[in-house]
Amino acid sequence: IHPTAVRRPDYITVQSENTAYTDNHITAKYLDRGADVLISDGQFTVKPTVKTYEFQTTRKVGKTGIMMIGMGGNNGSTLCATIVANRHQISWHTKDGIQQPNYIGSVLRASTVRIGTEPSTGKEVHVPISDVLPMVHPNDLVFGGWDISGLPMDKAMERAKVLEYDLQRQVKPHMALIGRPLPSIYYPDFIAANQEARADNIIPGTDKQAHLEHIRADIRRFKAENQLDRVVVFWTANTERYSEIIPGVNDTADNILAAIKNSHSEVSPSTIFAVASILEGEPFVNGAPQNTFVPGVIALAEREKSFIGGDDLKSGQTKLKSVLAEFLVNAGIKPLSIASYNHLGNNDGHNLSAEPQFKSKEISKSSVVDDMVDANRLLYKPPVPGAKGKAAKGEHPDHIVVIKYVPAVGDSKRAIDEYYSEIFCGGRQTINIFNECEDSLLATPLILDLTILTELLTRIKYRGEGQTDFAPLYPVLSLLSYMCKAPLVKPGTDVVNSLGRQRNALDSFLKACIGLEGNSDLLLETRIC
Ligand code: NAI
Ligand code: DG6
Repeated sequence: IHPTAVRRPDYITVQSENTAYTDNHITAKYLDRGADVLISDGQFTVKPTVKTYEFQTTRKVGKTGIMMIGMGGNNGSTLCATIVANRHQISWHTKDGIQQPNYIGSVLRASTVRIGTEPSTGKEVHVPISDVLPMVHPNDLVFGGWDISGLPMDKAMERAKVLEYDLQRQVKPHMALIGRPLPSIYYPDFIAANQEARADNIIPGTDKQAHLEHIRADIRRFKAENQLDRVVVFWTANTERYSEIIPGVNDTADNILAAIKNSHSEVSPSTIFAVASILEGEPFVNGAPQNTFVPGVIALAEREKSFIGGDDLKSGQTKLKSVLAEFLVNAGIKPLSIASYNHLGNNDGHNLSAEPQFKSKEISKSSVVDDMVDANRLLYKPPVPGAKGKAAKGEHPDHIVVIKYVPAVGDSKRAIDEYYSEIFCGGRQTINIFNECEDSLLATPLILDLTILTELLTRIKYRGEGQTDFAPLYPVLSLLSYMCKAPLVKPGTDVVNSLGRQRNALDSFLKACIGLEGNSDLLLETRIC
């Protein structure tokens, strides 16, 4: 089931005194240019700054596994089936003809990055982003995981009703070989009551410490049995309700460990999986919106120097919003309201039809324009110091999110957004968007991107000026933001929601690791004589 695929050898070499290649590492010096702004009496004094860093990337891509929580769901089963189709080059008949497998929708497998200009022609040169640094190929991922539903994976794929029949027919034997997902943790209070009928594959008991140890053992066994160097643990299970943040329970690393030991009711299944991964030193990514990463979990990840990332896949409606809202505000147009509606009929939609689970999704879908509005206080009134209510937060467009469950449309989500804005001298503009597509076919490539990027980021170390040793990156992997609706960032730092800025950060970081400057659209040679 894992035929060795032919891979391109490294073929980008940076010739510079700042970039060194050895058999094991690529090491690059990078000048990080910024500016300190001192604000006093309404005056801004700007001092350009430059800091020197070195990045060291381990060249060998280890054998990598992904363990999905919710493996038998629409995204989980679609991911397994499409990797199988790509690995074995299985093509299938549709009413339009023969379809080949591909990785369209994956930033890492289907997009390019500009690395410079060809001197003789002056033309820009673009390369696949996956060629900038050594990355695991999705075909090589070893997959496994857990589900509270014990349906074997071939049947889970059929239940999902995402893929064309002729593809399902051909991958079915491969999917049957995967068998049943591992039993999982089920605390009915955290997901919708309408999921209960599915929950027939459960780790017994109510002892949360025993559950934690069980999951840790599962991760260790999967790693050993498949001889993996790295396992990315990925939450693609149902959206949970928010956990209440309770001082003394989930606010510090020690408290969350104690709360698990005492089987405290506010510890969710996703938090147990996150803690298990952190303690095993394997990265954990949250593809759903709930607050798995309560403060105690973030503190634990910091203490254990173990990587975490999330939250919630930014796949369709919200991705477009993180482009459109920024475009409008940056164009000097003032969105007055953004009304987002969608309906879908898959199991995700069914779970989200319960209020507490909808609430989690509403929060992650709603926060996405905040930083863009905050960045333009010419259009929106700033927060009033000492004020209460709305004025304390500053002016903001009305923003509503509605999700409805309509079983008939299955995985084909229909999303309608209205952007209603103020334009020149009292004018009004209304933009309506209608977006329809298979929800899981937008989401699955993002799971691949997050997994591949996470694995890469575990191989990159850095050192600043005066530091002798290279150190791992900060445990909260905010470079995953591009694929996340509510990016998890280092506590105390700003969240960037703009898709363009998130992409620029990713491109610039990858290029910095081979000693190239970030994206410059200055294109000076085209502006001067
Ligand atoms: P799904 O409902 O088809 O699959 C979720 C799976 O998780 C189910 O098989 C269920 O049995 C399982 N599950 C529930 N609780 C579990 C637990 N404690 N342990 C193990 N398994 C458990 O949902 P789908 O469409 O695959 O989405 C998965 C998640 O990703 C949802 O939370 C959804 O909100 C989120 N998401 C989905 C996007 C999409 O476009 N499909 C985009 C953004 C986020
Ligand atoms: C209904 O909104 C279901 C959700 O799980 C979404 O499909 C998913 O979060 C994707 O959301 P968006 O806004 O990125 O399309």
